Amino acid sequence: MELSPKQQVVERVREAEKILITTHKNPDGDAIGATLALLLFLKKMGKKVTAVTEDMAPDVFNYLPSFNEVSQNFAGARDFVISVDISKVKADKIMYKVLDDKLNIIITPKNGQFKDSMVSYPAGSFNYDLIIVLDSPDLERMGVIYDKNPDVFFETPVINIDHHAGNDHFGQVNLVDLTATSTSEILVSILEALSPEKSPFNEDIATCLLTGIITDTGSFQNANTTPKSLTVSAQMVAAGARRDEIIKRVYKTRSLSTLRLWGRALVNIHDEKADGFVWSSLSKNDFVQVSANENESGGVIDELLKTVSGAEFVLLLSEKAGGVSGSLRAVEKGMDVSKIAKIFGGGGHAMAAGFEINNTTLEESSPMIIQRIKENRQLPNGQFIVEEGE
Ligand SMILES: [Mn+2]
Repeated sequence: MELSPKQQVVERVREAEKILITTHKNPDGDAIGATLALLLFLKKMGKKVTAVTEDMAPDVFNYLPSFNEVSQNFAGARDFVISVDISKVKADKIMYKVLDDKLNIIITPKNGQFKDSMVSYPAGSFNYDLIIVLDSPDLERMGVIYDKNPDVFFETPVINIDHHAGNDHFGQVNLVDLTATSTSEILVSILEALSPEKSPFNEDIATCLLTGIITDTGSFQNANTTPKSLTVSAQMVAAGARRDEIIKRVYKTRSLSTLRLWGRALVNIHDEKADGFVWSSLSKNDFVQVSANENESGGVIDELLKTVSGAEFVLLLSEKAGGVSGSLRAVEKGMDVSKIAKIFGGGGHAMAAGFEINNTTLEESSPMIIQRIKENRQLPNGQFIVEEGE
C-alpha cells in the first residue's frame, strides 16, 4: 500500500540527520512560527537542523523562542573539498594553520614532493540530506535562498508543507492541505505523528504554532477560521502556549511611528461610497515625516480601513521605492477584489488582493487608478466586468 504524504514525511524525517528548513521571503507569523516550531522540535529529536530565510521576520515576532537562530546567510550549503592525489607521493602528516585571514593546509610528504597537478577541487557533497519548505506555494517564493542555490534544491529531497491553493507541488513529498488555516496547523499533526509516545509540544513549540494559527486567521476573525483550527488552538493553549504574549505582542503593541503613520492614513481617507468604496493613501513624504518604514503600513488596511461601514471594499495606495502599490480588501461578502486588482495587472483572492504600478508617483497615478475603478464600476448589478490589465 502506498504511504500517505504524512506517513512519507514522518519516514523521511526519521531517516534524515541533517535537515534544512526554509520558508517564503518576507516571512509572516505563520511562516516564522512554523519554521521555529519545527526547528525546536527537530533539535529535540537530536537532528542537526538549520533554518534559513531570505530576510528576517518582522520584529514584532522577536518574542518567539530562537527567533535569532533563523539565519539569512546560506553560504554553508556545500562542503569545499580539496583533493590530493597520493598515488605517487604519500602523505606523512597533515595539519592546518590559520594565519591572518588565510587557512593553510600543510601536508608533509613521506617521499618525493607534491605538485600543483596532484591537487583538484571536486564538488563537495551538500550538508543536508533533507530540505523542508514551509508555507511556500513554489520554490521561487523563497527568493535568494532558491535563486542562488537551485542545485541544492534539485539534488536534495524536498518536503513541501503548505496550505495555499496555488501550490505547485514542487517537492518529492507534498503535504498540501487546502482545508488547513495555516502551515502551523498542519505541523501539529505531523509533530504528533513523529512523537507518538510522548507529547511533542512544550511551551515554546506550542507558542510558535499558536502564533501561526492566530496570525493566519486574523486572530480567528477571518472567514477561513475552521472548527479544527479552534480545536488545535485549544490543544496548543493546553500545552502551555503563551497566548497572552502573542496577542499583546502581535496585536496590542504599536510603535509611535506606526501610530503616527496610521494618523496620516486616517487624515487622507477619501469617501467614494457612491461607487461602493473608501480609499486612502500614504506618500513617500508621509513615511519620511513620521520616520516609518514601508512595511509599517500593513495594519492600515486590515485594522483601520477595513472596519468602515457602508462600503463594499477599501483601497490603500502606498508610494514605495519603485512605484505605487495598491492593497484591496473586501468589506462585504460577495465582493471579489481580485477583479479590481486585475485591472492593474495584479491579483489575489476575493477578500484580499493587490497590485503594483512601477515607475510612477502617487500624485501621478492615483487620479487614474480611482477613475478606472469607477469606470469599471458603472455596470448593471454592481458587478465588475474587467478587461485584463495592460
Ligand atoms: Mn500561511
